[in-house]
Amino acid sequence: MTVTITAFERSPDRGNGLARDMRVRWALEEAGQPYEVRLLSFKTMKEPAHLAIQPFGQIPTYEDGELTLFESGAIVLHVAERGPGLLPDEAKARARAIMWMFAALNTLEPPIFDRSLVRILERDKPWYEERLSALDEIIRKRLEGLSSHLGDADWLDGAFSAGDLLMVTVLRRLQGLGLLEERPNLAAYVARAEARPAYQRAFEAQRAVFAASSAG
Ligand SMILES: N[C@@H](CCC(=O)N[C@@H](CS)C(=O)NCC(=O)O)C(=O)O
Repeated sequence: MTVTITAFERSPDRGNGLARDMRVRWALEEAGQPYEVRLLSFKTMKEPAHLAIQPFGQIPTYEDGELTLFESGAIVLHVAERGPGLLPDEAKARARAIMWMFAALNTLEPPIFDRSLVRILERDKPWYEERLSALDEIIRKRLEGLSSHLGDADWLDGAFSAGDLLMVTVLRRLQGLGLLEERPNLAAYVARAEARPAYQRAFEAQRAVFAASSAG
């Protein structure tokens, strides 16, 4: 049975791999799992057929036979549990890798994603500058904690895991804003992950979708 995921027909990130199908594609590539992609317009995402599998009308989703999943973190965990290379076999190391998956999605992603939303939705509001610098302060604290934990290591806990995969997809949203660059070990960590062949295959695949949607 072929795995099918959903992604934007035309991603608002213009093929920069910031949409959350990127983390699912990357996990599938790391695990060596072939997959197909069903592309959705913003309109189709809100129609009953998609709402039946993603109640919030969002991407990504994952379908494998009778199993349908949404929530990119849950999908990455499922892929990591089924395939090789993303979760250690040893029980304690496995629990710690899952802990880092939650840290990425629950501690780092909220302020980082809020910052992106504020820049899009609140730019003309009187509180814009104050809100942006408050979020920057929270993000800096989170990055400080992450940076001291990582130190000179290549990955967050021994070998590369699904925890690193999610963390890097979250940190990438900060690239070019200065915040990540203030922590050279984190910038190097992201670059190290982006150099992985599986990352590159996933990145090119999602970029090709955007290129095709812009071609006509
Ligand atoms: N927590 C969800 C968030 C999903 C999400 O926000 N998807 C975005 C793309 S990255 C989306 O579909 N946005 C369009 C919309 O909400 O209408 C996950 O991780 O899967």
